[in-house]
Amino acid sequence: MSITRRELALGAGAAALAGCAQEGAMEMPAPRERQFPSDFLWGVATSSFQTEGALDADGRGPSIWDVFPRDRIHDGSDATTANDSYRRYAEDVALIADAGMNAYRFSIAWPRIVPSGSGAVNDAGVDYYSHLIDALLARGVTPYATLFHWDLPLALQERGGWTSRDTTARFAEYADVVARRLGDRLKHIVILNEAAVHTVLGHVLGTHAPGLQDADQLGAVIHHQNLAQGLAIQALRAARSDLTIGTTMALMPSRPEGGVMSWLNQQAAAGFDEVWNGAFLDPLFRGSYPGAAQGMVESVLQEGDLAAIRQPIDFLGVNYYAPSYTRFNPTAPSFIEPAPPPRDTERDAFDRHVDPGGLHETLARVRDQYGNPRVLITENGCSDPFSDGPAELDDQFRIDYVRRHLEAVKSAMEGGSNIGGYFHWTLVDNWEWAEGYRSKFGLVAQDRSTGVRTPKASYAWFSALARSGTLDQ
Ligand code: IFM
Repeated sequence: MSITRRELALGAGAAALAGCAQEGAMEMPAPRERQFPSDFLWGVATSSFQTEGALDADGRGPSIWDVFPRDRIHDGSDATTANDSYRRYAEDVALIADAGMNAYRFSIAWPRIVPSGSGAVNDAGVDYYSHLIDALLARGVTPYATLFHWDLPLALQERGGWTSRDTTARFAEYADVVARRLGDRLKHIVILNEAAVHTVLGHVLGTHAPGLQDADQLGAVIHHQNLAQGLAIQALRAARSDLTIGTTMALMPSRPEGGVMSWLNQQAAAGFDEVWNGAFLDPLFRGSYPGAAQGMVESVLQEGDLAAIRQPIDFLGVNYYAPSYTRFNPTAPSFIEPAPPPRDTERDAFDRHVDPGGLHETLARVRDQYGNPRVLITENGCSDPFSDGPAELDDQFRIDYVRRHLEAVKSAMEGGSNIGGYFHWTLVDNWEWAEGYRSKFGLVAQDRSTGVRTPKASYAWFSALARSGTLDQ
């Protein structure tokens, strides 16, 4: 990321004062009890592009991911079929309901609803989600729909995508269509999924669509997503007064690499925190950007924007997988670069630190620094070790991972956090963006040649948990 020396220093100072860049994991008290409240939401999360397939069906327009080069996907695959959920959604609904889950988080593909990103609405696309919502409700499963999980209509990217202010108005129009056409039954809406990931991987590192490596656009992409979110919330509320609205962020504790450069690394980690976490949390909850991010958005910030972004929300979705590690590097363009987790820590398939304490720390931060909003854990989970072969059906590692992260959730609740649900990522092994199909996060495996779904050990375990609300030891 390109953060100027001044921005980094300013941001780092402020964030260090706020205690955002801790060197290591904080102590997490073990939960006193293992019973979750009876109204707790238990569900799974998916996204349109990773699961639906049927990219050319029924008038869907192309998205930025449709044209992302296959040679930048680790296994050279694409999502043409994915889980074929566009056609097999009834099977997925049955898996969810049969497991005793009471909620399902999926995303709506903007290019199915408004294929050109603006203008004409595609009735067939609306019908697909209408049928899905009906199928969920018929089985007593509450739908939670995300409006944007990275599949931007290609037509909008050709006009600048999130670098362009115009996209914010187009997003609000799309939100209005969703409210008017689906809001009679769809009552729970998540506005954005992980805007930080879409910003950095899609526009700075180029490893995700739209594949840009343009750090100069960082501020515009951050600010326009925040603004789009604010305008969409206003549009939804104007269209219907009975919606429960939230947004989902990929929050990570930002930790410095230790060692001799430790002080500089702390400044780097604090600056990173302001861009990754603060640039999305602060405008929403406080109506301002933190130091490092403020400098980046200045050129696109207009009068009234911060008020438009600071909308009351009904819940904050927290996606958590791992903490980030950062170090100072005077030769890196931004002076910041990713660092590996400390030696001897437990790692996941992405070589990230498996650290339930990081989730506890994140939840405590949201509680203590952002007014203790209602929180839903909208994603958490882990991948099998990367492999082009079949999934591991006896996935005890996944059960252990989820159990430990739910202990962190419960412990945070006992500390006063207002947490109402947990959505596991994900239901069926799906298309994991640049990793293709070699990464598998599902409770259910899929035979890719037939589409046949086979539950893993974790599916039965999660089902018992969803039914009882009690976390085993
Ligand atoms: O698959 C992704 C999802 O699309 C966004 N959150 C993280 C998941 C696992 O990497």
